Parts: sequence; C-alpha cells; structure tokens
Amino acid sequence: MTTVENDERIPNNVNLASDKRLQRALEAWQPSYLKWWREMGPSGFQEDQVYLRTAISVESDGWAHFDYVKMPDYRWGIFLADEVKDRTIGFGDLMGRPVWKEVPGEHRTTLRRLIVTQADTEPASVEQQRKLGASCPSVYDLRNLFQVNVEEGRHLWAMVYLLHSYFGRDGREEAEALLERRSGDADKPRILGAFNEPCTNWLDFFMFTFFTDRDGKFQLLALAESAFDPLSRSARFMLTEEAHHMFVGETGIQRIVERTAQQMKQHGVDHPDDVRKLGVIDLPTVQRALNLWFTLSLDLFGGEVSSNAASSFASGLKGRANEDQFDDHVALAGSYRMDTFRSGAAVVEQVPMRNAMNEVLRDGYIADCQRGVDKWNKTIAAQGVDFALTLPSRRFHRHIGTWAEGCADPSGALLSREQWQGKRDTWLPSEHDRAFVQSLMAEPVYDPHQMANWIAPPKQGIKGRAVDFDYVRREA
Ligand code: BYC
Ligand code: FE
Ligand code: FE
Repeated sequence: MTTVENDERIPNNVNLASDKRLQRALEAWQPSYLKWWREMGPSGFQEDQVYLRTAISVESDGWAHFDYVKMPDYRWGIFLADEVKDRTIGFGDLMGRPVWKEVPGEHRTTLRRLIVTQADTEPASVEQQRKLGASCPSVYDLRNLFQVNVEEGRHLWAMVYLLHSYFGRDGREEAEALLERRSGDADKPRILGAFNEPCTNWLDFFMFTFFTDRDGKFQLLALAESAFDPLSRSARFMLTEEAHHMFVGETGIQRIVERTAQQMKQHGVDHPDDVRKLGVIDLPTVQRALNLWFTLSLDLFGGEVSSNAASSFASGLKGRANEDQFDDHVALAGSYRMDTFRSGAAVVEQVPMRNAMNEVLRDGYIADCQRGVDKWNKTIAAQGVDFALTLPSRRFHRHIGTWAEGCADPSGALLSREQWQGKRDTWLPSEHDRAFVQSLMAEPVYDPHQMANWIAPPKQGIKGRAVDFDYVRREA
C-alpha cells in the first residue's frame, strides 16, 4: 500500500518528497496550471464555495473527501492505484514478461504521444464547458459541472506527473504545451476532433459526459492494461472518478426525457412544435444532439484499420478494455470482419486482428452506450410516450477512418454528398435547434430550491445531501 501525503503543496501517494528535482519541477508547473485554471476554468464561479469531492487516497472505501472549497483552492493531487505485486504484461509480443517501471528507449516516442493525447483531452473538456455555469438548470447540476471540471483538471495532473517523471526535458515541454493549446483555437487547437467542438448548452453537456467521457472510460481501460506500469496505475485510479462523469450524463439526459415525456402526456401533445411551446426539449432535438456527440465520440477511437493500433498492441503499450476477458491475448492469428468504405462503396473487409484493435475498443464502447440509451427509452415508455432514441450507424457523420469519405444517413444507407447536406438538419442539431435550446436556458437557476422547467429533478442529492442542498454558495 502507498503512503498518502496530503499536506504537501501537491498532495500525492507517489512519495514526491523523495525526489526533490521532480518535486521542484512539478511545483514550478503548478502556478502555470493555476493561471490556466483561472483563465480557462469555469467562468464566473472562482470565488464561490462549492461542495466538492476531493481524492485523498486510493482506498476503495473512503478515497474521497467531500466539503466546501473554492475551486482555485482545490487540492489537485497525484494518485496512482496500488502496485499489483509481480504484475506481468497481459498481451502482445511480450506477454508474460514483467511490466516496466521505466520507459524503454524504443517506445519513448509512442508512449509520450499516447500520454500527451490522453492529457490534452482533460483541459480541453474544461475549456469547452467553461461558460455553462451561466445557464445551469439547478444548483445541484452546477455543482456536478464543477465536480467534473476539477476532476478533469486532476486527470491532467496525473498525466503531467508521468511526463515530468519519465520523459525528461521533452516531458516538461509537453506539460507546458498542454496549457498553451486551446479548444477550438484556429492556431493552437486541442489534438483530437471532439475536443475542439463547441459544447454550448446543457443538452450538449449531458451528451458530452455520457458519450465523450465514456470514450475516456474505454481509452483508460485500454491504457490500464499497459506494460508501462505507472501509466496503468494512473489510468486505473482515473477510472474511479470517471464513473461519476458518466453518471452525470446518463442521469442528465434521463431527467430531460422524463420531463419532456411527462409534459407531452399531461398536455396530450406530440408534435415537436407543440412540445417546444411547453418549454421542454422535444425528443427529436434530443435525438439530434445524441447523433452529434455519439458520432464525434466514435471518431475518438481512431481509424478502424490502424497500423498504429497494431504496433501499440504488439509492443504492450495499449491493450483492449478488460483484456483478461479475451481468450487470445496475442491476437496474431485471428481476423476481424468489418464494414469499411473503399473507392466509393461499402465493402466487407477481413482485417488482421491487431490492425482492428481500434474497432474492437469501439465495439465495447457502442455496447456500453446502448445500455444507457435503453434506460432512457424505458423512462420515455414509462410515461406512456411512443418514441425511442437510437444510436445511429457507425457509418454516419464520421470524420476519422474510411467512413470519413462516405456519406450515410443514421440508418447507414448511402447517399450523395448533396443529398446528405440537404437532410443534415433533420439528423444533426441545426442553428434553429440551438437557438431554441439556448432560449430555454437563458435564465440560470441559482436558487437551490428550484429546478429549470425543462428537466426533472434528480432522484437524490450528492453524498446523502438533499437535492435542494446549497451545493454552491455564491459569495458574490
Ligand atoms: N482526431 O491509426 P489512427 C478522455 C490521428 S477521452 C484527430 O486511425 P491511432 C476525456 C492519429 O493521432 C480519451 N486526429 O489512430 C473525455 C494519427 O495521427 P499520426 C482520450 C486523430 O493512432 C471527456 C492518425 O490520425 N484518450 O479522456 O490508433 C472529458 C491516424 O490514426 C483522431 C485517448 O485518446 C481524432 N479523433 O489513434 C475529458 C488515448 N483519431 O500518428 C477527457 C490516447 C486519430 O498519423 N490516444 N487521429 O500523426 C490513443 O490511444 C490514440 O491516439 C487514438 C487513436 C485513440 C486517438
Ligand atoms: Fe478525464
Ligand atoms: Fe471525465
């Protein structure tokens, strides 16, 4: 078991005090991080007292502490899951050998790239969500937004620790660059597509935490298998926090569709225009937001045929989610039948298993998404409304992989680019949709006893507190 140091400038369970050089380097990065947080973190709530969860250890019972804290005073710490004794590499060419405590020279560049890519998404998401406090549906939701934001900040710390400890000067430079890129910036964008997309309203936010944070879950599961043990241990603890982010998304959408369906039933209306007049979000608009964030998140798994994925698997850098559930951990023999788009047509391709690892990870992700969608549909049906949300085909609206060249509708039927453009607004959020959703959220709800009209209240509050507990004490 590791010893936790919570009284140092940087809380940690990695015995930071024993490596003065590393400690000094991270303490030198800390003010830059805080400067970034003040500039790019939640806009307008930095002086308020927020009831937040802070990681203080990695024990499964009691790893977190809940209390009021001003966000800039949040104790962002470095926590690695406990070492697994005699852990060996679980897949690829080096299967069965001891895991690495240091970075092998030949994998340095690839590992750094994987860690930087993971790291980059964390501050990016905070930047994307920074203005949402101004339109929150309740104080409960406002607190959850900030909880997600501070923990994404901690995930950045987790990755920066790895860069500083194991990648020398290059690592320190990458850590600086992580605070310089900006989501959506034309000159210095974030690395991956979805993290440059605007997330401008709470429907987007809940879809983002459901779909995009879930990509985080699967990528972290894959990195938790890594032969590079410090990365594996970091990823394992990050997954503990990730569960709440996806909970926020899943219950957020569930509460939206519950409220909408309940109002539809109560007023006996069905047409989206009539539903909108009730001040709730019509279900086709929910479907379009789902289509957008699901497909943007599918792209985050990379191309379906990938030599990068094959070599990361071969060398033990990145495995599959829950690798021990597979029978063949070497994956040199099998192949994977997949649906690709080549020279203007859909073709079924037989791809060597290792080159299909991105698609294998995406499969697990899609199945996990479907479970959430099924729950939303149960909520709609329970109100007696006949409408079902669906995940679109993985051919639809892709920007990465072979389908980036093809145009398909949400059912997967091929179309010309012109036909597709003509129907775009029936499948993806239009300007009109955005303006409507924005109009519902024009007035934020800062009274803890109130809830916006467009969303049902949650079943329960946070950590045994009431739903109308004062989770964010406004000081201004
Ligand atoms: N956008 O062989 P390919 C999270 C690049 S989310 C832009 O198809 P490969 C979080 C790729 O880099 C989890 N570029 O894919 C969620 C490559 O470039 P190079 C984040 C893309 O290499 C919410 C080229 O295209 N973690 O934690 O297997 C809130 C060909 O690539 C994209 C990770 O992603 C894209 N979508 O890469 C907060 C884990 N996709 O090498 C946080 C680390 C691919 O030709 N990253 N490219 O220059 C990885 O494992 C891999 O880099 C990828 C796929 C999964 C991204
Ligand atoms: Fe994260
Ligand atoms: Fe997250």
